[in-house]
Amino acid sequence: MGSDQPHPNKYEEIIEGFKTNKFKNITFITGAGISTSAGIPDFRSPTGIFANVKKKYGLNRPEDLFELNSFLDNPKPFYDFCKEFNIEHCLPTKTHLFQSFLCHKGLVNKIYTQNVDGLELKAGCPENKIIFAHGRITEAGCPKCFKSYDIEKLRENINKDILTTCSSCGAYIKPKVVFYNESLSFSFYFKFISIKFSDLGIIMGTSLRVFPFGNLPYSLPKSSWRVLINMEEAGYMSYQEDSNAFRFNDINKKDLFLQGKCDEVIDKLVRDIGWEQEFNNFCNQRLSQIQNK
Ligand code: CNA
Repeated sequence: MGSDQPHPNKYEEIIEGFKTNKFKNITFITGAGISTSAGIPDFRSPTGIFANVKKKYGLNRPEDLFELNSFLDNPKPFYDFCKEFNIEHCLPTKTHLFQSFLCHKGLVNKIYTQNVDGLELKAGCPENKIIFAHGRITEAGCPKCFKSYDIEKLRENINKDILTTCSSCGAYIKPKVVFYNESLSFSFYFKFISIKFSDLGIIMGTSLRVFPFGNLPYSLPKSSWRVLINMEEAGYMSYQEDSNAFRFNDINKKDLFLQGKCDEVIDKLVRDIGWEQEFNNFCNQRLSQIQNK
C-alpha cells in the first residue's frame, strides 16, 4: 500500500481546501522525523539513535536508554548520550516553519508533538498552541518526587561526569523528557480534548509506535481530513467501515498518505496552494531573526 500514488482527487481536495479557506482548525501531530533535516536523528530510521546505542552503551534493548527504571538504576548511559546530543545550534526546518506560518495565519488548532527539541518555538509557533507531550529538553527535574532542577547545572555536571541526585529524595536527576514507563504530563490529557475541533489533521514524521501519543490520529473527529506525511506508512490500517484506523486507499475516506521527506512534501504543498512567495518571505524573515538573536 505504501508505494501507491496518493489519490489525485484527495490531494486536489486538500489543495482546494487551503485555497478556499476551508481549513480553520488544523491540528498537527508530529514526531522526530520533522527534525531529522535539522540534524537531529530520530529513533527508528536506519541512521537513527536506536541504530547504534545498544552496542555503544552496553544495553539489552535500545529503548533501555530512555527507560525510567534502567535510568534510576544506572543513569550513566543516558548521561553519556546527553554529552553527545547537543542540539542547541539546530535551526527549525521548513516543516516547523510551515506550522508557524499557519499559526500566524490563525489556522492552527493545536500542535501535538512528541519532540523534545523545542524547534516549534524557535520557528515562532506560539507556546499556547503547542502540546509538548513528551516534555522538553530545556528543563530538568527529579523523576521520582518531581522537584525541579536547574538544567544548566545538570548539563555542567553531565559534562564533568558528575552524577546528579535529588536533594529531597536522592533519585537521579534528568531532563524533563518523558521516558518509557513514565506518565505523560497532566497538561497532555487536559489539552487532549482540543483535537475534537479539528477540520484537518496533519500527521508528520512519526512511526506512531509510542503510546498513548500514537493513538492521537484515531481521536480526530470523523469529519476531519487526516493527511500523513512520512517516509513510510505508519499507524493502523483497516478495511472495516466502522474503524477509526487509516484507510488511505478508500475513495470515500478523508485519509491521504503523502510519502516522502516532510520538507519536500511541504514545499510542493505550498507551491500547489500558491503560497510559495509568501512562505519563502516568512521563512527568510524568521531565520534571520533567529540568527540575529
Ligand atoms: P521514530 O519512531 O524514530 O519515527 C520517526 C519516523 O519519521 C519514521 O517513520 C521515519 O521514517 C520518519 N522520518 C524520518 N525522517 C523523515 C523525514 N525527513 N521526512 C518524513 N519522515 C521522516 O520517532 P517518533 O517521533 O515516532 O517516536 C517517538 C519518540 C522519538 C518520542 O518519544 C520522541 O521524544 C523521540 N525523539 C525525539 C527527537 C526530537 O525531539 N527531535 C529526536 C529523537 C527521538
